[in-house]
Amino acid sequence: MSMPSDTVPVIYIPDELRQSDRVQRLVKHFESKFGDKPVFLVRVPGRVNIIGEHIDYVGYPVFPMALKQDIVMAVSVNTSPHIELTNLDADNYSDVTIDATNLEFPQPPQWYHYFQCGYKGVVERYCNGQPPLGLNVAVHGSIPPSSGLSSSSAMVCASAFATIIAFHQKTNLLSIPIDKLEITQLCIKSERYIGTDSGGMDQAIAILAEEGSAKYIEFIPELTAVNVRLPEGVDFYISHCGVSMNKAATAYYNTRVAETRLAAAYIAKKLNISGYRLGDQLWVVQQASAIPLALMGDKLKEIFDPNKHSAIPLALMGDKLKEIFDPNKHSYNKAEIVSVLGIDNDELERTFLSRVSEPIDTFRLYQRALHAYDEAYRVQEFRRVCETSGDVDRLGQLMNESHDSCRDLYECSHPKLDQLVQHALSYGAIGSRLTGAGWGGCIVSLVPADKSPAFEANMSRHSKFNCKSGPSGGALIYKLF
Ligand code: ADP
Ligand code: NG1
Ligand code: MG
Repeated sequence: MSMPSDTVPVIYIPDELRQSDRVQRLVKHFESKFGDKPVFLVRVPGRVNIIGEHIDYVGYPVFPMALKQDIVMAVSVNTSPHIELTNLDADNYSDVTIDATNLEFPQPPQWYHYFQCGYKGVVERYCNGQPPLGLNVAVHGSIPPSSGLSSSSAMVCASAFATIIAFHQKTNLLSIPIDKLEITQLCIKSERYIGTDSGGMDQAIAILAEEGSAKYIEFIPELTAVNVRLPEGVDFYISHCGVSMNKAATAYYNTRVAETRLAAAYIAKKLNISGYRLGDQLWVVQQASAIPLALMGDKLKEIFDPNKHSAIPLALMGDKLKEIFDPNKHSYNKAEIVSVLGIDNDELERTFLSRVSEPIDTFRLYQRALHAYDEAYRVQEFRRVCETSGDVDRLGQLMNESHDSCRDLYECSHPKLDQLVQHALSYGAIGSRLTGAGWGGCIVSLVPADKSPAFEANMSRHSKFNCKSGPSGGALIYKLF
């Protein structure tokens, strides 16, 4: 098992990068806006999640890799209590001056609110009692936004790094190393200021990624990221379906989070699981009932037999779920749920729904739980196959099953995504699935290398953003002087 080095790299910018068109443009933009030179650059990549969708926030491992597409920020400290933000893409992201003493996060979110997330997280954690930290920042991003490739977390992580380094600089503590795991945890929490109750996949891969490897990322019992070598002879392609979806501007994401937590509460009650606390994630009930992931699906019927609890693996959870829930029932309403949980409506609202911005009356508990357990099992399988046979047909099958489950059980797909997946399969992909939160955005496809050129040419007729994605490295800080 290999872990990345412990601290975020802070290095002098290589000449080639300094001379690149993009960095030159960004630095010039910074200088023209602020009349001064930036002191450092921050680079944070986007990511593609190969498999393991919507299970980071229920506590199960995920399998992403970092992209070459990234967010870059040029930064210096200013002496005011203001954060001055400018973006190379001025058509989409207008310049803004933020009062650092009064950070607000109204709906719908604007681009600079993502910057505020990382800034606020760092200031609250490290700069307590200090005068407000003024910053000048110029931003450029190459990650298609709102497309499931995690541009939001790249923004949040980059702003956290910008803030922490600026703070070190201002306080002459530039040499203090930034612990990767610590800053990852901070960024995970910080992005929640935007309103989404997200898991930690995006921030973890953005910071912990190492060039050349995908990562198997676990959250329980603690955050760990293990390199997993992808099989030879295949390429991963990302293709955009043409529809974008800003997660924090809608209630979809938090509704799914709420449904998984309600499902966990329901299962815990039905199984009489001790140690479960209201609001816990789905992994808690599976672990507490000692049901292996592989058995969660098929064995739910047996859940009422206490003698069998200790022998049920995750793969059988599906069967178990059929006994706890009525699989043919479309959804559960609040009255049904509170009567099983033995709580009142107020407690239901407070514990499960306070972060869901739209009224919601019905909950698809069985379908969401089944997706989560099965998807968690597929991630385990995917890693096992990568590390053993490297059987790419099996990997493709797992990706296809994942997409079907996202579409039918988790309902986070979009007709355009489904259509693009079908195109990808018809042009030779062995597996293809939506990536990221969904409801629009991108798919990821597994393609035999010898079919890649034709695949790319064909897919580009259906998708404006369509490219091969190799595993890139994680976040970096470049000193300019
Ligand atoms: P994603 O799937 O890319 O993470 P989100 O909906 O979570 O999508 O967040 C996208 C938001 O991140 C955008 O609406 C915008 O506010 C912000 N963002 C993304 N890229 C940039 C950029 N280059 N410059 C400024 N803000 C950006
Ligand atoms: P995107 O689509 O990149 O915003 C989101 C979450 C992840 C994860 C995936 C679904 C955030 C910051 N990211 O990603 O934690 O839950 O959806 O697997 O909310
Ligand atoms: Mg996002």
